[in-house]
Amino acid sequence: MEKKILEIKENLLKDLEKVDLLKNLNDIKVKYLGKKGSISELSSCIKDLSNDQKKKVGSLLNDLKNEVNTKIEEKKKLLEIEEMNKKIESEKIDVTLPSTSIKMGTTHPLTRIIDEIETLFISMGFDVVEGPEVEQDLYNFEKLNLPKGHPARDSQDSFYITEEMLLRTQTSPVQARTMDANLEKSPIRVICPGKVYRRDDDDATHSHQFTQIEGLMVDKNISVADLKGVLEMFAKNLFGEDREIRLRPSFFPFTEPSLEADVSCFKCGGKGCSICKGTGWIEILGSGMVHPNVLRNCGYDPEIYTGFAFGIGPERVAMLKYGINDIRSFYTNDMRFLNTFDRVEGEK
Ligand code: 2NM
Repeated sequence: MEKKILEIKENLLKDLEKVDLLKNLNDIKVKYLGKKGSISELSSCIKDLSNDQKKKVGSLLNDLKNEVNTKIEEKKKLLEIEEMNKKIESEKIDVTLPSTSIKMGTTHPLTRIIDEIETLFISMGFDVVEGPEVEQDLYNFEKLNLPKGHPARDSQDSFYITEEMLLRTQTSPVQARTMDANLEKSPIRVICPGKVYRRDDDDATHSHQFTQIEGLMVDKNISVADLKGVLEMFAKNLFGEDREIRLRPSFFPFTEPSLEADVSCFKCGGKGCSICKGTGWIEILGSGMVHPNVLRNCGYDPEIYTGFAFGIGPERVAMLKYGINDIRSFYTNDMRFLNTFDRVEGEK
């Protein structure tokens, strides 16, 4: 009996030596401690022994059971550590490998300019108002002092949808609507950004669709001085604190007088360079005092109310500011162009 016990111990040690996977360790447990295992087999012989022997062998078998259990548990812990180490080794991440870059979108240069201009005018108390792109001839032309047959209608070749409806050629119809709808004729300060359409052939400086931001202020006692002050703020905010404004006489059907605004060159400061073509001045927008006919057409008495208006071309501003030489770059979504505009820190 004692010999058998020794034999079992030796076999167990050999078996444990050979096993190298946790899942095989269970087979060993069954082989020695299971219902039909070698220890159970020995236990079943106890009943044939003398009382004295029963006690002795019983205790020996108990010790054996405990020992086998302990040995298997020890081996189990060892194998667990080994397998964990193997897993750690095989799943190791090399944190020094170069990462794959995450491509982030950027704000379109045109959107950025429009946002900047909106922010500035909001800070001066203007409201931002939008209106329909498919517009009535009434608001796009008629009310703006461009009656049917007016020569300026030809120069603004437009996309007509029906006799009366067209794609707006400017955003001023939104302003005509604003004045019209303001029944108590209270002071107005608005800018109207949006897309406009002209029947032009596309080239580096023309596009059949582009954007505009038109501004309007109407109240009692509004003068050219107010217009110049607002335009000066605009020039300084977009092109630098040192900029100056120059107004030149011009012509638009909806304003009288009409004034073209130039800003002193932001590149050479006025000395003359390639950007300002040697003149020291860059043309940035058209403006003027709202024509009495326009005021009257929109329900204002021109004897009581005056106002100024202006039209900014965000494409032109962006082209000047960022040195873009083809207007079509704004609309073709070429990633090589868009990627040259870095993501600005803290941008939405
Ligand atoms: C310009 C130039 C001059 C203009 C006029 C009006 C309105 F509705 F008040 F009559 N809105 N915008 C205007 C005046 C637009 O764009 C170059």
